[in-house]
Amino acid sequence: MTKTVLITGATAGIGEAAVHAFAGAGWRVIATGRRRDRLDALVASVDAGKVHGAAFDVRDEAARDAALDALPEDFRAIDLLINNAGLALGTKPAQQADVAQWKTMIDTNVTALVSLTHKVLPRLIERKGAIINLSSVAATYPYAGGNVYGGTKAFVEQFSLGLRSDLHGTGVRVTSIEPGMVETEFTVVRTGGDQGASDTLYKGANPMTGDDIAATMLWIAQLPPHLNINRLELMPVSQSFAGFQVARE
Ligand code: NDP
Ligand code: 8X3
Repeated sequence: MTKTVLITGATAGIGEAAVHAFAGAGWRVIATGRRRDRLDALVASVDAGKVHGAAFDVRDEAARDAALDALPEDFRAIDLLINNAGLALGTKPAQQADVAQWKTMIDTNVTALVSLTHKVLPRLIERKGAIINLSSVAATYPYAGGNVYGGTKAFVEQFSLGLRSDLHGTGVRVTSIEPGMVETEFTVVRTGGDQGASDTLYKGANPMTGDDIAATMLWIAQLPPHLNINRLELMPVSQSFAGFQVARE
């Protein structure tokens, strides 16, 4: 039977790659994001009828609910929710950071994610479905300037594990995916549109791609229903860990 996945943040990067991966594997895909032109192009690029584009800001619950309530009949029975929409803003230390940017990250990465999850949960429970949440290595490994972004991703990881507990016995699977460096629009967004900074960060690093993460999500989604991947951390081979820092007098 054809399954349906709802993917947030499908207009770029990991989410866009996931649309292609799941549609290519025969899933019906509800693709969401704010940029309607990108969604239209995405829908047009995939076989007719496989992808439904729904443009809304995940922070706008009324717009989100209107879009979900207006889903075509074929797309209403959601089997998998991929909470992928998210962003980092800024790399400054906390004492110099812009609190408005902090609030935008919390509103998008945390508040909108839990609200959408709550909205879709009844359908997922009904269908013994699954949730894949995009956390990050930033959830586990703090780095200078990661402050609130890392905090939001730690929330996503712990919320995912908490959902596992609450959904005990329902058959619903929950996974927190925690990638390191993936070349997408992430750094352009984080730097306020600095493509040069993004190119410099990824240059020579052979970073992971959106396709790498999409293939991982599809693998998780296609595992036998008695298996749950709780957390999955992945990095490019070129990335690893650095030590603590010491401020000397
Ligand atoms: P991109 O910037 O390439 O894509 C982000 C997506 O999120 C876009 O489709 C964007 O769509 C959507 N989005 C952002 N804000 C909103 C909003 N308010 N409402 C609706 N959609 C929104 O980044 P990535 O693909 O890299 O990021 C995807 C996820 O992966 C994020 O949660 C990120 O934190 C996480 N991640 C990324 C890593 C990386 O190195 N790239 C590593 C670890 C985790 P639009 O602008 O059209 O609304
Ligand atoms: C994105 C990865 O290392 O830039 O979540 O925080 S990192």
